[in-house]
Amino acid sequence: YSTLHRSPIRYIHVKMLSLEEQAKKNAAYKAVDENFPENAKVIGVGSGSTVVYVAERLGQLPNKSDFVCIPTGFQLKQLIISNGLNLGSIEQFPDVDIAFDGADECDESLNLIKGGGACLFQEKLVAGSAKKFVVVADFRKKSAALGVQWTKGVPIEIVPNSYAKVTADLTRMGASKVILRQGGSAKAGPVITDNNNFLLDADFGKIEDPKLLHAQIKALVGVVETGLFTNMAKKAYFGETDGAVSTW
Ligand code: ABF
Repeated sequence: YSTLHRSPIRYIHVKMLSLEEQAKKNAAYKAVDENFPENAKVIGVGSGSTVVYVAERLGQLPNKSDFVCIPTGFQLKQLIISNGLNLGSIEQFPDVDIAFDGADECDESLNLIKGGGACLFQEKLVAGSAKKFVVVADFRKKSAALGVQWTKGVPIEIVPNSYAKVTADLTRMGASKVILRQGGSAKAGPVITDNNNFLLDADFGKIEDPKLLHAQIKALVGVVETGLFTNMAKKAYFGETDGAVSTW
């Protein structure tokens, strides 16, 4: 029996969330509450800091043992397990009822830039396998046009030994800057994706036609996938600064 237990003072631990974190949580909870299909069996859960709250909300559902969750990377694999959810893979469950994922940028037509977290291929695979794909984000991700808010460039997954060729191709296509994404320290070298590929970030400035740009990049030999998601998302939820959640 410790002195702490005998103490008349009670310490209440309240986890204070920053404005951005609260906005992510509000968007994620509302997106799950409004979209989780009755009798859903397979749920895609993407990557990033917003879908952490999607996994949290799914873990609070009373029927959580009745469905399986498909992650798009190692991060969510762990969160699915820690929230007491069933873990599956896209190979086992290629028919996904609904997928939730974050975005780096979203325009009003629900075109997205994704891939800031290096998981764009798995994210597109899972979102593209889903009957419905719902975006969860905070207020900073809303944009009048792609390439305006997110200025780090379009993430592009490439076969490693094609990086010089694809960089030259992208530059010819009009990219003002193409960067081979590095692993965070001078010694780390290029980021290696879950598919053992490299990533380029290509700055095209404001993107007038995301669908066309995606098609042009995708056609280059060496490109595995682009972080431009067009005609995929059905709805987007944005947590706002005042605690409200807006939708597109
Ligand atoms: C993934 O996570 C990405 O495609 C995007 O890069 C990122 C968004 O992360 P966050 O929710 O942390 O802003 O969905």
